[in-house]
Amino acid sequence: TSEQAYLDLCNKVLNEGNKKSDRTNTGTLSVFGHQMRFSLRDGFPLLTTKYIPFRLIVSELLWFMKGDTNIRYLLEHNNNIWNEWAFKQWIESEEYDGPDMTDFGHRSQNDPHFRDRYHQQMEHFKEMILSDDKFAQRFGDLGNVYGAQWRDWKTSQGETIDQFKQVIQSIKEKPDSRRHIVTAWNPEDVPHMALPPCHTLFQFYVADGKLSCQLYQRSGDIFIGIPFNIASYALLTHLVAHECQLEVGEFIHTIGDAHIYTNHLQQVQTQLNRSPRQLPTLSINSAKQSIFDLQVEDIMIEDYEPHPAIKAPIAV
Ligand code: DHF
Ligand code: TMP
Repeated sequence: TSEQAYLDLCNKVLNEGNKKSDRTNTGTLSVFGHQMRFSLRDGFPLLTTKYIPFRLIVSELLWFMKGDTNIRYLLEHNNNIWNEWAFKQWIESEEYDGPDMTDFGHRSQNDPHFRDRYHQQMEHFKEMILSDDKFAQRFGDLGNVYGAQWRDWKTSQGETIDQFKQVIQSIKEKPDSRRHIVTAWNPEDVPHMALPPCHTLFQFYVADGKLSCQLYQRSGDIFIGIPFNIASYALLTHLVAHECQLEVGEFIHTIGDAHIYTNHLQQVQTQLNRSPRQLPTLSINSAKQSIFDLQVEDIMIEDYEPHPAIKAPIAV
């Protein structure tokens, strides 16, 4: 299946990767410039060699599509994948007066006593985001991340551009156009963002009634982030095709710095020792005409029988 493209990337980085230090002080093996192709016609590319919680991918993508940048929506859907980056803004702010949480990512891995206090603070943080509007506005917002750039790109004229709506319009009206592009990389905003966009730019392409999508991802965490990114953009391609009444074609994933963190090497080995299984299929509630009306329950994955999850620490 097309999952092999992912396993090939893992092998390539293990065999040929450059040892590189990185921003998070973890260390990586890394290659520069890699492309994977996933046909969306033979199954949905959700990895089977480890369990991937698809509901998290759905709520994150609907969050981007709404133009939302506040983790409150994610927490309301029991999605914790962006917590660390919002939490970091809080503990580094002047308003924070709890126990010292500097470098919580590394310390919570090495010091069990600290880990308990960190979990306690994180639980407190989540409660505050969910219950206190002011607090959520101040610390739940990740800045002008994906949702803001897709739906509300700020122009120098003080106007906003809805790139996502425009790209859908242009696919419908001029399918052959070579300008179906959405960019999340806004050089003016980059210095003020919790995390500058990893998936920086994507382009759609229509041929033979089929919609394809290519993503340029500047930086990819092969064990944790990439499996989510593949599923997320495959889902995006399905949704936009649904909206434009097209079939799906391919998802093409182009990555700049593709890396395996050195504390994920064993987990990657475990995964490589497993055999890929039949890919699942996607179902979208066809009663909803517009993808902007979709809710989490409208998007389901079927016949997904993966190997078990594999835990790994995330580099913050
Ligand atoms: N930083 C780093 N270092 N790597 C990333 O992949 C990453 N991804 C981000 C933000 N910052 C990042 C956004 N996407 C998880 C998955 C995707 C994601 C953030 C986090 C994650 O924690 N995945 C877990 C399962 C989580 C769960 O079940 O709640 C995993 O094991 O895949
Ligand atoms: P960086 O900004 O220093 O490149 O760090 C970002 C890290 O997060 C890097 O390991 C890539 C990873 N990442 C993904 O792989 N996919 C994602 O969607 C996001 C947001 C981050």
